[in-house]
Amino acid sequence: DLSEILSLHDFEAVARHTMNRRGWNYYSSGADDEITMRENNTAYQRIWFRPRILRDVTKVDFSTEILGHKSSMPVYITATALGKLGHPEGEVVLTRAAHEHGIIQMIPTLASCGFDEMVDAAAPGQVQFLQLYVNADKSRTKKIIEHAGKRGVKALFITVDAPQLGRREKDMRTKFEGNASSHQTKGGDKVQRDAGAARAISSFIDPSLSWKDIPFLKECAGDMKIILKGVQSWEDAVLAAERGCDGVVLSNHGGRQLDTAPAGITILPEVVAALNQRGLLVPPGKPRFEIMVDGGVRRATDVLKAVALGATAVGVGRPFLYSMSTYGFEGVCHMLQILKDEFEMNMRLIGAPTLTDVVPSMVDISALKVPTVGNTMFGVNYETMYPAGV
Ligand code: HOC
Repeated sequence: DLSEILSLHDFEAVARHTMNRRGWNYYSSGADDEITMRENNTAYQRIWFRPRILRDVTKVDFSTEILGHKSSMPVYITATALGKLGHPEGEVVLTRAAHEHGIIQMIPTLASCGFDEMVDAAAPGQVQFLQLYVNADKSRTKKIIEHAGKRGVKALFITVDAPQLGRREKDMRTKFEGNASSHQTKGGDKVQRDAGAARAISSFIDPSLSWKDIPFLKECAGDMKIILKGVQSWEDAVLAAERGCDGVVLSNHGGRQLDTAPAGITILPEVVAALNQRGLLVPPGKPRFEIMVDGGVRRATDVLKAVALGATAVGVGRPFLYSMSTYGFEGVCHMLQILKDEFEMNMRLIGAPTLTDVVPSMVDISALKVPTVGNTMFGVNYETMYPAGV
């Protein structure tokens, strides 16, 4: 019964017991020993709030803008593949729930539903972004981008953390028998069916993609913004800003690619510092370079920590799959309402009536990066990251 679902974790618990094995294994798997997948979640537990008191929090407003587009909260639906492994209607369920709750959906390249189907399922004026795997066949990529622009997509999120598929052993144990259809995989790509769903849909990926391709992608994108999704170091965030991208997502692909890659939230402070030091975060006369984070977010408190440290918004992935797979549209709406309730309560408790009140000094990150051998170059120094009394 949906009324017994009190948190995003609850959806996962139900999904584990009710989803078919292929779907569950594909959605829930992480790379190798799943260390990064777990770290995505536990990293948030090493950040502590520094709540403020005696502020009038009668009214709390957690609405925001992501890349210039309104969102009811600093959360968007990030791209996840093969929605029909969990629900017969697939990703259009998420499109409808995104509209119902005023948030933005990122359309996945490797969705079960076709791209146009997801655009058609959107309400008039509903903002959608597109996640893109760049195909080795550049003319195909160009066509996809141009088509997306014509259909009103506002931003392209280029996945950059997957020159090759990570090894997800749980997924590999289930043979893929479904239909790998999506607008990207149609057209005769070889589909390998003997080692998991991910292997079956990833054969077209282009490992030669490099910084040299950014001008081409920007040119194809026209008015659409370009975001690099899967940045895992401050150096690459700086390069992205220098090469004219509009933002980055600090992401490790839900812990599904390189195991022991860092959680996005753990590198957020150094990314903010590096961009700030070079004047790239708020470039004069230009829109702010936006930093988003995804992976492991299960609570509004996680989101508020990311916002405090300088993220515009966070992407949520698996919880949407689990709520959709267990209770369909109602489940996804219930999940979004849980998040909204959590925002309202926790913003009151930290003393922040609006998101602009959620500032770096509201969190203590001294335990975020536990100094270990081989990881000493960027010990977090709170004072130098966020100076001047903020
Ligand atoms: C190398 C291509 O995002 C997943 C999806 C699809 C992966 C394709 C990776 O399973 O994480």
